[in-house]
Amino acid sequence: HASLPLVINTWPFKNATAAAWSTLQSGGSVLDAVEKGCARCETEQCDGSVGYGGSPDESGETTLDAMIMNGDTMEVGAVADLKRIKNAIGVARAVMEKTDHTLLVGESASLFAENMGFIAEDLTTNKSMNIFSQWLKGNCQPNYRKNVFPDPSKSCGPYKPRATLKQTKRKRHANTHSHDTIGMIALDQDGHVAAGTSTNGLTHKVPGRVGDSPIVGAGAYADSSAGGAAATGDGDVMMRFLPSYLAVELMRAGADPSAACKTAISRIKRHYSEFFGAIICANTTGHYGAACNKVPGFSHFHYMVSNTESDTPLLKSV
Ligand code: SD4
Repeated sequence: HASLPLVINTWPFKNATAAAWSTLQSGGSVLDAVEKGCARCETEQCDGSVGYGGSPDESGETTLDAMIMNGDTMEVGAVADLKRIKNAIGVARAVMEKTDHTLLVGESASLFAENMGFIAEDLTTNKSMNIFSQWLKGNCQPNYRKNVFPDPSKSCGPYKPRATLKQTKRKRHANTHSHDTIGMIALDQDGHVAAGTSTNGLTHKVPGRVGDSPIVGAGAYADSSAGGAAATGDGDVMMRFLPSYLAVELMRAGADPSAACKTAISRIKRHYSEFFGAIICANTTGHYGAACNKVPGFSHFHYMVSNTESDTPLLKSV
């Protein structure tokens, strides 16, 4: 069933869906909807993997990646490795609207944010400090979504610098617990499309690591002449394939959204058969779909949809 307007986002983050939907209902643009929706998850620290206080890196710090894309103008704003600022998607939008640039990174992105009036504060919490110190000690503490990762012990300490632990292709999925970006697509009545993402990336990442989420065509993509897509999962692998761009281009060529999502996932699978990842897609008529790579321990991917068919966000799975 297809209808417009439409909001669709990764994972069962229903308050984010509701925030985006009510933004559209009260006359906000699709960009407003994506920004408000993702910001809701940043505030709520959805699953510990969006916003502050999650996914401490190898040095214990939480850093954020986010992007937002306007499918009418093809403008994009993104931030990566953003430090000390909670509202990453807000900063991404400021990059899009207040500069001629697309992506700002690290300390400089934080300085830009402060100049734009965002408040600098520590993103560390007791919880993230605890995850970090337990990991340093070698105590495995899979903090969330345990069901996704069959053998979390494989990703635990004792501490060794990540750089010495490069995974083989086959083993990759075992080292990817603690992933759950919000990726969102919003479409209005007139078929305007926006998409965005926000995440704190990957737990125990090498400082400086940037995932797929702030990369155009990887974490998300929007083109009001074709549709939108957003991805979640093992960004280090997924960003090599630009799955969101691929899915939108397949929809442009006539593929229905589910088929487009499936193809984007299988393209990655050819090289990384056990990678952890999923994607959501919607075309300009309000048809939507999703796909994930089913691996042991990850047999269903949950996502949320709001359209005129229901008063409350609907939980879907694939
Ligand atoms: C990343 N893709 O930084 C993000 C994490 C994620 O579901 O999507 N988790 O790799």
